Amino acid sequence: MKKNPAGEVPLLEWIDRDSKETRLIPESLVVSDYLDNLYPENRLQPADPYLKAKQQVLVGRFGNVNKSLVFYIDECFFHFIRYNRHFIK
Ligand SMILES: N[C@@H](CCC(=O)N[C@@H](CS)C(=O)NCC(=O)O)C(=O)O
Repeated sequence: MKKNPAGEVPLLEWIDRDSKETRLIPESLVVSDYLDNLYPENRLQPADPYLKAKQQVLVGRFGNVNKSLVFYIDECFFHFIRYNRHFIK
């Protein structure tokens, strides 16, 4: 939370060689874009703009599914405990 107020991973953290500053970049797509700019010979995302756009849509959708799923599982657990509290010792 201190490093990423969103409380999520991934989070890229490194110390800048020149300034010695600690730098942080959250968000998987932003991190992969940043790394692709630094190391274009070892790309994480496709160089083809259409394929890159499709991959970004997919990653964005996965992020939403992930959050909905966590929320759904939390809700199920809450109801399970609520309706079975008399049987749980
Ligand atoms: N939009 C963010 C989503 C990242 C995300 O959902 N990360 C999950 C793990 S896959 C997370 O850290 N959730 C918080 C938790 O598990 O407490 C990204 O693409 O980086």
